[in-house]
Amino acid sequence: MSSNRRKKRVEFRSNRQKRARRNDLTRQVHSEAEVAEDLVSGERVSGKGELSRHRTVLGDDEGGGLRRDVDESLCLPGRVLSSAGQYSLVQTEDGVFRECTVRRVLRTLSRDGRNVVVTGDRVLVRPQEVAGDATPQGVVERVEPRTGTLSRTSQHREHVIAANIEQALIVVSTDDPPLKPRLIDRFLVSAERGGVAGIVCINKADLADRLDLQPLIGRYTALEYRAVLTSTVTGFGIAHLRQLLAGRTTVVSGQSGVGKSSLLNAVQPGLSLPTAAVSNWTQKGRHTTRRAVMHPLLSGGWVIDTPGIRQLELWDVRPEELEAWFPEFRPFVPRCRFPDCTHTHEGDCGVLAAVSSGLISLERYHSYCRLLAGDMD
Ligand SMILES: Nc1nc2c(ncn2[C@@H]2O[C@H](COP(=O)(O)OP(=O)(O)OP(=O)(O)O)[C@@H](O)[C@H]2O)c(=O)[nH]1
Ligand SMILES: [Mg+2]
Ligand SMILES: [Zn+2]
Repeated sequence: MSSNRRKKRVEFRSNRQKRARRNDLTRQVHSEAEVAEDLVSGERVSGKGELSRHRTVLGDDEGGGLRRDVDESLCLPGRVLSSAGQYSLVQTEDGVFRECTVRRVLRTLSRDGRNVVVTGDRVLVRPQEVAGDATPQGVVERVEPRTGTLSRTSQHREHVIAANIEQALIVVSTDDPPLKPRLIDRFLVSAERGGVAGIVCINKADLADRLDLQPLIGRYTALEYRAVLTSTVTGFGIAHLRQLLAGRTTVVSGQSGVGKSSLLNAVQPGLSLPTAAVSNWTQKGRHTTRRAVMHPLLSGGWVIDTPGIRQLELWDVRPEELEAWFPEFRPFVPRCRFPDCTHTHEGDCGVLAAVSSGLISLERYHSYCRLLAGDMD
């Protein structure tokens, strides 16, 4: 299909969906009503990862910053609280929540049309005239360069989960769904790559013996990561978590059902985010949280609640770069005999030596090997 034809079809669809989608977005952000939009169905596939990498190297729009000259006197700076398809909810500097479309040229300039505006973006909005008490509206005229981001691969393209974040709270549960320690490492690599500090949160402490979890927690605190054990049922660890989130911008990520929304409700009860028990975690399309939404914290800072991810496929991490996202490998890599050492089978490998002398945890090393091999869990 030619790109022109595809474009037309997209426009046609979006015109027809205009009203419903706008209303949905506002309703969700203001009252957290559930909406039935499938994020994945809104994703468009165009181009190849290789191409965007190339353009990134050329400094095309690295970090998502789409700068162009706009009349700033007509605009207000704002923060994107949520984004869905063609529409974004932006809180502008004057405190007003505006439903915004995106200036077409920004879509044209962007490298894949999908991450033009994402939750957490800092944008410049031109307010639009609206009649009487209608919902305020605007047009996003500029997207400022992004700093910390959390991304994944979805349908062969990058999906930027959130932008301009300082830290990522990586939530797993001790049970229900079952604990997957390897998923923690996968998320940590993703956070490292996005320039975001990873915090490990092991939730549902009430469903396990705390002593059994100590080695897992110790594995991360021995590195430079912060780790917290929590239970929204007993309240264990919630005060500590509240402290870790205060004054920072944090994206909360992890599998569906681990308790991300429940944790945010526990940290700040006024948030009243919807939560739900799901009987079969492997079932598709049962996410309680449907899209990434940013909420202010009373303690200062922001949290971004996100829909659960079943499998986090890393974005733009080449095998030879993977070692860089395991911070504890760094001191040992220079000791490898071969500059292109993969630390798997080579002789005179500094990393393997560190593993056998216990300086690098075996579990973390196994995670590295699994990621290197492209395993999905
Ligand atoms: N036993 C126990 N259950 C919990 C805890 N925290 C959350 N739950 C339950 O786990 C289920 C899922 O919680 P949610 O907060 O909806 O999970 P989520 O991670 O936001 O899920 P998605 O929005 O689908 O990604 C609910 O039934 C919660 O009551 C906990 O600490 N202990
Ligand atoms: Mg949720
Ligand atoms: Zn090596």
